[in-house]
Amino acid sequence: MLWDVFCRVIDNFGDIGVCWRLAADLAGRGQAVRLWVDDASTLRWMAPHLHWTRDDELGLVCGQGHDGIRVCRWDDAVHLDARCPGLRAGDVVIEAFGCDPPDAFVARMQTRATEGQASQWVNLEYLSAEDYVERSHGLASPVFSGVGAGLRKRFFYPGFTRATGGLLREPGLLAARTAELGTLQQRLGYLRALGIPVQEGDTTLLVFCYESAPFAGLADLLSRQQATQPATHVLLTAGPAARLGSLWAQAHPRSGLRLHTLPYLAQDAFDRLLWCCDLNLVRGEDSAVQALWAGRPHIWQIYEQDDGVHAGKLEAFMARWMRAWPGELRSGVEAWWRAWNGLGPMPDALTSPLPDWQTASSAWRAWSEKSRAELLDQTDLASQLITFVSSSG
Ligand code: TRH
Repeated sequence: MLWDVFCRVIDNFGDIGVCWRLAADLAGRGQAVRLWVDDASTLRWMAPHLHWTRDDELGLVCGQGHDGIRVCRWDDAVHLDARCPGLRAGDVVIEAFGCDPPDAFVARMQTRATEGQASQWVNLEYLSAEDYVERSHGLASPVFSGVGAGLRKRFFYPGFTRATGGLLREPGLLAARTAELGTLQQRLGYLRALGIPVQEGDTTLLVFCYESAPFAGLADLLSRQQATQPATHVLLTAGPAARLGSLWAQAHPRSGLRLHTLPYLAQDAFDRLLWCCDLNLVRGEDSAVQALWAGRPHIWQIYEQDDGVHAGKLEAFMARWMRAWPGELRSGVEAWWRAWNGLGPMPDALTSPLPDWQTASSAWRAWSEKSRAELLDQTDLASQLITFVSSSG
């Protein structure tokens, strides 16, 4: 099938991160994807193998170099009549996060519909563990006005239960990662290739966070532990984490913590990094899902919303992810998650230390793996999406 995926970059990297991952997943299953994006700048590092050249079939300049995917400019979809008069809408049109495809493109969907071959129009929603997701997943909504009047779109909700659209997970992901990074030596090799001088017995944590993260509180705690423990490497992703790390390092020149600033990595390299660290601090939506698959202890910083609804989303996810965890571990981890999100006080390092994340016998790690195993029972998002659009619902 031919898929048109529309993505508007609102802020950060999650919009394009999810859409790129979805496009690559679909393409890996033999689907053809046109990814229409209003700002492709992030793809320069997220998918550095792409190059921009004229596509003879479309007559447009597209990002090419990934089998099965052409990255197209949103603006070209706005001016289709002038720039690409022959373009036919795909079999499936995905609008990510309600981004509203341009009218000129919707007009092409109308043309297909009048030919009796309507595109399957799907609104791919944000991820949430809240109960409404099960109720809303799959609902249809007729379009009553505008260029799309008479067409119908359906809502596809990713989620954590069988009654939802599931999570992005490429076929064979766990087996492939285990083959590539299953041993300590493989993981050390991967980190060293990134320039991290890590030795056997050292511990590593990755920080991908927003500017509001209480990084100093965490770094203070880690540096206090440092005196009695093997070397701790803190990998700071480019952007806020790197800035927070650098500020803290200036104030604590003799801390002993090993802080390393990373460049922006290609998405597949970033994903692998999560498998190589003992603790992952992730944010947003897409990296948070990848942290689940990596199966390591992790702390999630949720995308903050002005109306505060993110607090409920965080609680809903914690309740689901840690449902079966022993009480003490669960309350210890929850306290850190809330603190990392500014939704609770920083736990006192003496009375409620960060639960063990360093050792192979860490209960946090064991329970993360158990919760991951439960999620693996769920059919992945791209498989569900293909089934979804193959039936008219
Ligand atoms: O960047 P984010 O905070 O994105 C957010 C969320 O998606 C949020 O839900 C949404 O509403 C908001 O954007 C608009 O975090 P997220 O979702 O984890 O996306 C980050 C992407 O960047 C992910 O695909 C991983 C990728 N990435 C790399 O490829 N290389 C890197 O070096 C880094 C740091 C990230």
